[in-house]
Amino acid sequence: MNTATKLSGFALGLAAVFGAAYGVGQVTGPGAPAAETRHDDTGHAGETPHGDGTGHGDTGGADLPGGLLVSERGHTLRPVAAPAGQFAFQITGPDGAPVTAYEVAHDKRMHLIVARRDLSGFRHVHPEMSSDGTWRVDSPLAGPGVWRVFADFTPGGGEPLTLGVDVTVPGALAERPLPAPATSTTVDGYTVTLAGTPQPGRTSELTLTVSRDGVPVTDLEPYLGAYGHLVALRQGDLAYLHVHPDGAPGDGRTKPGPEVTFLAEVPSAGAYRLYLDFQHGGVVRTAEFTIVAGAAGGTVTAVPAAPTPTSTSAPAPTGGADHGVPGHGHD
Ligand SMILES: [Cu+2]
Repeated sequence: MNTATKLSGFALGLAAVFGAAYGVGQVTGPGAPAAETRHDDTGHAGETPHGDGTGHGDTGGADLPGGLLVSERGHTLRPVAAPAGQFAFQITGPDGAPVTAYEVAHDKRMHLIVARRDLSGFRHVHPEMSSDGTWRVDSPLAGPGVWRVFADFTPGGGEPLTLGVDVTVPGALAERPLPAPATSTTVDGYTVTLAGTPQPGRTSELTLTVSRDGVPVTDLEPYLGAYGHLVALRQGDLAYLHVHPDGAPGDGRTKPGPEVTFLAEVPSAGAYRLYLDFQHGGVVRTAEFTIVAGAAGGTVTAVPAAPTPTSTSAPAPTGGADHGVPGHGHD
């Protein structure tokens, strides 16, 4: 509380100074520094389109990341039968019937994100809905494995939801270890660097910088209403995190690269995989990063893959020798 009091006092001081400096007639002066301080305080003020003041309103009060539940607030994600090569699903509403009314968010009514449980194979696609509420898309499930499928949507008149369901694609599974953390990656000739280390429990700024052949890319194209779309998945349970772009094309301050800035909320320390979709030259590409939230100064050099089951669970049953011994039976 002392800090808050000090900050408030500081903000008032600034307002007073600015008010004095701007002098007579500059009535906009006092408002700006106060808003600025509030932004620094939470890192988030005014950025959340659905803010309820906590910055965590998207899960309906439960302070959980998205995508962990197949059913939430009366809405359920149900895969349905589809022809080979297609993936189809419905969202059923509180009345049990498929939902057909959706709000547009990030340019689309439905965002379908998939990744294998080992965090490989990420795809972000946009299905088409038929009038009965069935969504269909060319299957993004590229090969054998257990896939987590996320439906990220806003039901008509409602709040945003991200539901998740596991879908198994049969076949020989080769589990891939999570790549080690790195601050630079290359995709299709583009180099993307990452600055910022998220700290659990608060909003952190992540800045991604795109270049090609050593030249900064300054003409990124809007994709889903932003110059980049970032999804973060937590290793271990594939919690799907809210990552808000800081600024939008046409807002008068956001440039089309080379830097794209996001505000990320990570709920815990540990490893996350980041997937940045960006568009340039009419093509959407995905740059992937492993980060370790809460790690100080890049001291972590490797992230263990998901542990494989080992046989350390229980000591050999000592009672075994007694069982079946003649004369030791129960009367
Ligand atoms: Cu999308």
